[in-house]
Amino acid sequence: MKCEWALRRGDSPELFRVLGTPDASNVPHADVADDSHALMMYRQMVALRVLDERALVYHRHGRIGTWAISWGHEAIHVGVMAALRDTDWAFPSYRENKLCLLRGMSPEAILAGCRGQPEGFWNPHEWRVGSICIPVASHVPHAAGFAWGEKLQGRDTVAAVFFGDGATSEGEFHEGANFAAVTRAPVLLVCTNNQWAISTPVSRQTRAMYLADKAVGYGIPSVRVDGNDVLAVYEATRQGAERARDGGGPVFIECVIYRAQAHAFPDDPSAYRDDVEAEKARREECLGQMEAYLRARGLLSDEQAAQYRSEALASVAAGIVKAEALPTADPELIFQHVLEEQTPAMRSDMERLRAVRTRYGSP
Ligand SMILES: Cc1ncc(C[n+]2csc(CCOP(=O)(O)OP(=O)(O)O)c2C)c(N)n1
Repeated sequence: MKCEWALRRGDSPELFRVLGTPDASNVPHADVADDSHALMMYRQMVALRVLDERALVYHRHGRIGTWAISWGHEAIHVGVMAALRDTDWAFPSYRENKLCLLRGMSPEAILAGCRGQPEGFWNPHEWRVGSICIPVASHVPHAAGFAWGEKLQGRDTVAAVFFGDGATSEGEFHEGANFAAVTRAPVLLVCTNNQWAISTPVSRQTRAMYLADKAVGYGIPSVRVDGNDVLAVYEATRQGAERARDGGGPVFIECVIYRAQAHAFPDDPSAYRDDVEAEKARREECLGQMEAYLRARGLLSDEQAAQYRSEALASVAAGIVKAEALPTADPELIFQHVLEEQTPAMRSDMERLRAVRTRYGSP
C-alpha cells in the first residue's frame, strides 16, 4: 500500500487510510503491520488512553496541574513512534508529554512533570525525546537543526516533530520547515490537525485549502492521513522516515482528526464548539476503530482487551503514588537550567519570589 506524496495538492484531498471505513467493518488485509505489531500498537494506545483518563481524575483531585488532553490523539502518537527506530528522535509539543512512555519511561515521571517535580523533566538523550515546548511551534526549528546536525555528522537519524494545526500559523513553523527543506534535513513534520487551536477553528486560521498545502511552498512533499487510523499513520511515517533516511529530505504528514475533548484541563469547549460535532468525533475515535479491526480479524478477545486496560490502570495508579512520594519541588528551580546565565529579568523575578516566600512561607 503506497501513499501518494504530492508536491502540488488541491486535487487529491482524500485521506490516506489502511483500516478502511471508520467502523472498520471493511477490513482490508494488513500488509502494513504483522499481527503482533498491530496488537502492540493497540496495547500502547490503551496505555495512553488510560493515562489520559486518569490524569483527568488526578487533575480534579488537585494532584496534578494542567494536563493537555490526548484523548483521540493516540493513533498519531503511537503510529509515529512505532514507525521510528529507537535511535530516531521525537520533538514534542505540550500535548505529546507522554511520548517517553512509548519508549519505556514510567507514568510516574510523566505525572511528576505535571506536579512540577524535577523527576518529570527527562534527559532528552536518554529517551531520544526532546524537552516539551510550550511556546507553539518553537520546537520545529529545534528538530530541523538537530536533524541537519545528525546528517552532517554522517548519522542516519530521523527526527519527528509533533505540532498542531494552530502551529502552522506561527513563524517558527515556517522557519523550521524552510530550513529543513533547504538543508534536506531528515525531518518528519507531523501535524495533528484536530481542527482547533483552543477556541479558534482552522477556518479562522488559514485560507489554505489543506494544511498539507503549506508544505508545497517549501518544496516539501506531503500526505494527508486519517489520524484515527493508527496503521495509516504508522505506514505514512514509515515511508516518510525511509525517504528522509535515504537523503530525500523532510516530509509533511497532516494527520486529520477532530478534537473531541477539551483543549486541556481546565478548558470548557462548550463555550465555543458545537457538541453534536464533537459527539460524532467521539464515536469515530481511533482506539475504537483499532479495537474493531483487531476483533474482526480475531486477534483480540474480551479477556485480552480487559487485561491491557487493567495493566495500564495498575501502572498509572502506581505512578501517581510514587510521584506523590517524591519531595515537593523548590519553586526556584524554574529559574535554573533555562539559560547558562540568568538574565536581569530572571534575577529580579527570583528575588520577588524569595520575598513572597519570606513573607508568606514556603513553598
Ligand atoms: C507562541 C505561543 N502563542 C500562544 C500560545 C497560547 N496557546 C497555547 S496552546 C494554543 C493553541 C495551539 O493549537 P494547535 O497548534 O492547533 O495545537 P493543539 O493544542 O490543538 O494540539 C495557544 C494559542 C502559546 N503557548 N505559544
